[in-house]
Amino acid sequence: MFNKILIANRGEIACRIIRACREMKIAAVAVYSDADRDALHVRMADEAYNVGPPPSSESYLRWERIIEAAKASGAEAIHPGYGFLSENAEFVRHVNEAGLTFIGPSPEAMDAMGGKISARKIAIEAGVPVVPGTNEPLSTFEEAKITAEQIGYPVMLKASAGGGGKGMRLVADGKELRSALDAARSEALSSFGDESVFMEKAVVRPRHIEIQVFSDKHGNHVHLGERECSIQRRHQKVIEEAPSPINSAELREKMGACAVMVAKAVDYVGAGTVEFLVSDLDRSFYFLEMNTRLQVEHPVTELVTGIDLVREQIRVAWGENLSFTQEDVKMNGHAIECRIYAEDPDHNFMPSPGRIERLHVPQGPGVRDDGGVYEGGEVSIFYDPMISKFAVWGRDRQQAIEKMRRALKEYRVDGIKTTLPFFRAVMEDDVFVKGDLDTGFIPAFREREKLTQPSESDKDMAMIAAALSYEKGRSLMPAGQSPNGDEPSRWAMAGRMAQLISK
Ligand code: MV4
Repeated sequence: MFNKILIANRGEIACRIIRACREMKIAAVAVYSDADRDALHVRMADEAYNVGPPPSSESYLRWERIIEAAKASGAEAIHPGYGFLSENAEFVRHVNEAGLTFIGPSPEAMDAMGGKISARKIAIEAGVPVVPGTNEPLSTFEEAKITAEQIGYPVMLKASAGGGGKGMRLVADGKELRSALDAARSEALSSFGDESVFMEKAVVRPRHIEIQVFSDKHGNHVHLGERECSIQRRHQKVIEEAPSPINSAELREKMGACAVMVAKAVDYVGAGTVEFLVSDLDRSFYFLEMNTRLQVEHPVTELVTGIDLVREQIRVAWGENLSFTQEDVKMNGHAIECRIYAEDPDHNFMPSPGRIERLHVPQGPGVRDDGGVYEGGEVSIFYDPMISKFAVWGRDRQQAIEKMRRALKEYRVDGIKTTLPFFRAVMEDDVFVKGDLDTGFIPAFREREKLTQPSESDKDMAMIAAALSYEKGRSLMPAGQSPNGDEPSRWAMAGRMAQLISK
C-alpha cells in the first residue's frame, strides 16, 4: 500500500481524506495557501507545504507547485478531492508524467465525460436513455426552429462546454426562441469561450437523482445506489439524501445498470457519479452527465451502504480489486445531509465570512459532521463558504428527519451568519416531509414561508410576553436576552418594555 499521499485540496474534504489515510496507516501531506496557514487541514496533516497566495488561481490550482510539493515530501500519490484540479485531465497527465499515481480515473475517461455532447454520445452508444435532442451544436436559427418543432416545446438550450446551468435557457414556445438562442450563445461564449449550444426537450419539474458508481483497474464496475439531490439553489446542491424518497428498488436497479454501462463505456476507475433527470410524471429517467470525482455528498451513500468511499478510492488506485461485489451492496436505512454555509439566508444567501466565535456541533447516535473549521478559526472570503456537511442516519426517512430536527437545534455557530435557520425551517416543511421534491423546491418553499411567517408585530408581542412572564417570575428566560442568540435588539427592547410594564 502507499506510504504517503498528498491531498491537493483544503477544507472539510482535505480533513476527510486525511482521516482515511490515518486509518490506513498512510502519511498525509497537506498543501495550503497563505490564507490557510492556520486551517484545520494543515493542523491535521503529518506535513504541509505552502503553494502560494490566497487566490486559488495562484495556489490550489497551480499544478506545478502541487507536484513539486508531492516530490519534495516523497508522496507516491495525489488525491484531488473535489473542485480545484479534480476533473482536470491535463493535471492527471502531469501527475502521471511525474511518476505519481492520481487517485481517480484516467485522463481519457475525464476528457470523454468533460464535454456535454461527447458524454451524451457515449451514453447513447451504451444504450442509456438521454433526453431527446440534438447530438451536434446548433448552427443557424432556422435549424434551431425546425429542431424545436420536431422535439416539441418546451425545449432547453444548453452550452456544449457548459456546466452549472450557465448558458442554459428554457424556451416555452417559438416566440422566445430567437432571444433565448442569442442569450444562451453569448453566455456560453463569455463563460466558456465557446458559443456552441445544443437543444434538448425540457423535462418539466424534474428530480435530480444520481447514482454512485465504483470501478477498479480490473474491469469490475458496481453501483452503490442513488442520491436524491433535487434541492438546489442556483445549481448548487443544498440538501442530499440516500435513498431517494421515491425509494423504488426497481428504479434503482434500472438506473444503476445504466450508470454501470456508462462507467464501462469509458473504462472508468475509482469513484464516479452518473447524474440523471427523473420525470415526476412517469419516473422515466435520462442521463445528464457523469462527474469523474468523489462528490461533496458522498457521506449519505457511506451512511446507508457502510462502505468507506475514500478508503476504497485509495485501495483501487493502488491496484487492488474492489472490496465488494454488486450483491454485497445493500441500502440500509436513510441518510440526509445539509450543507452548512457561511451565508445569510435572510439576505439572499449573501456570503458571511469572519471569525467563528463559538462552535457547538451536535452529538449523539446517528449524526456525522464533516467539518473543515474550528472554534476561533476564520472563514475566508477566498474560497467556497461551506463550513460543514452535516449528515444524519435513521432507520427510515421519518426517523432521519426527526434526528436532523433535533440535531439542528443543538448546532450552534456564533460570529458569522449560517444557513442553519433555513435548514431548521425546511425540516418542518410539509412538502419536504412528504418527499415531494423537484428542482423548483427552494423558490416554492420561500413562497410558502412568506405565507406562514408571523408578522413583525406578532414577533414583538411574543417576545414582550416572554420577557414579561420572566419579570413576573414565571419563566427561566433572562429578560432582554434571547434564548438562542437571535434578534438581540428586539429582545433588548422586549426586556425594557417588560420591566416598565411590571413596575
Ligand atoms: C435540464 C432540465 C430540464 N430538462 N435538462 C441544470 C444544470 C445542468 N446540470 C442540467 N440542468 C437541467 N437540465 C432538460 N432537458 C432541468 C435542469 C435543471 C436542474 C437540474 C438538476 C438540478 C437542478 C436544476 C435546476 C434547474 C434546472
